[in-house]
Amino acid sequence: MIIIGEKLNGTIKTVAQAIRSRDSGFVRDLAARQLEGRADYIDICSGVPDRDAEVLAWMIDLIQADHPDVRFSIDSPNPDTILTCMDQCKNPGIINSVSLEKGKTEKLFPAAAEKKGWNIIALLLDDSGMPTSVEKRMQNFEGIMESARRYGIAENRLFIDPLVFSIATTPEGFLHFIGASRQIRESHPDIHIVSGLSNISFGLPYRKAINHAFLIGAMMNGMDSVIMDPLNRDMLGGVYAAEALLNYDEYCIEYLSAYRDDLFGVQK
Ligand code: THG
Repeated sequence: MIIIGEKLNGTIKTVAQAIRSRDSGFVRDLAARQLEGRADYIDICSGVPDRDAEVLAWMIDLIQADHPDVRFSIDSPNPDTILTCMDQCKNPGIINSVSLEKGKTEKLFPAAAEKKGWNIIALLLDDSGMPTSVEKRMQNFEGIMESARRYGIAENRLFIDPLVFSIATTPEGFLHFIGASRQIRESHPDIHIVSGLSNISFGLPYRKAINHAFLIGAMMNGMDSVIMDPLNRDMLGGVYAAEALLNYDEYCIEYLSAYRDDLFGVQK
C-alpha cells in the first residue's frame, strides 16, 4: 500500500492557522510525524488560491531541509503552481492532480513525461462535472488513458482516483467507487488506484468507523494507494491487516514488524 499523508492541508483549521502565522515548527512537526507513520508521500495543499505557490514553496523548503529524501504530493487546483513546485522539489513526487478539465493534461502530462520519476494522480472528472455513475467514470478513465498514451506516460506512473462521495448524500458512493476500481484493476494490472477516502463519511457522526470500513472494502477491490491520516494508528493497523489478508505480506512479516515497532500504538 502506498500511503500519502493528508495532514498538511490548509482546509484543516489548525493548519490554516499555522500557514497564516508561518509557524514553521508546526509544519516540520506534522511532516516528521507523518513520515514516522510510514507515509510514502507528504501531501501539501495550501487552501489559499491566491497565495498557493508561495505557501507550498515555503512548506517544501522547510520539510526537505529536515528530510532530504522526502517526496511530496503537490495538491493544487492550479497547474501552474504544480509546475513551479515540481522544479523546487529535490526528489520526484506526485502531481495531485490532473483530470479531463480543460488545460490540465495538456500542461501537466508533458511536464511529467519530461521529469524522471514523477507520478500523477488523475481524477475521473471532466468539464461536465462530478461523475454520477460507474459508466461515466470509465468513460473518463478512457479519456485519461488516451491522453497518457499521447504523451508517453507509462501506466505504472498513473494513480487513478475514481472519486468518492459521501454515503450520507450519495447512497451509491462506495459502490460506484469499487465498480470502477474493479474494472480498472482487471484490465490494467500495473496502474495504481488511489482515494482521498475520508469524503466517504462527510456529514456523518463517528466518521472513523466508516472510513475504516471503506479502507478495507476498497483494498479488497483493487485500491493500492490512499490519501489518509498516518497519525491514525487504527487506520494503519487496517492497512497492514488487509495487506496480510490479500497475501501481499507473506507470513505477515511486515505486519509483525510494524507491531514490534509499535506502529499501531498498542504495546505497553
Ligand atoms: N483526492 C485527491 N486529493 C485530495 C482528495 C481526494 N486532496 C484533498 C483531500 N481529498 C484529501 N485530504 C484530506 C485532508 C484532511 C482531511 C480530509 C482529507 C480531514 N482531516 C481531519 C483532520 O485532520 O482534522 C480529520 C482526519 C481524520 O480523522 O482521519 O478531514 O479525494 N486526489
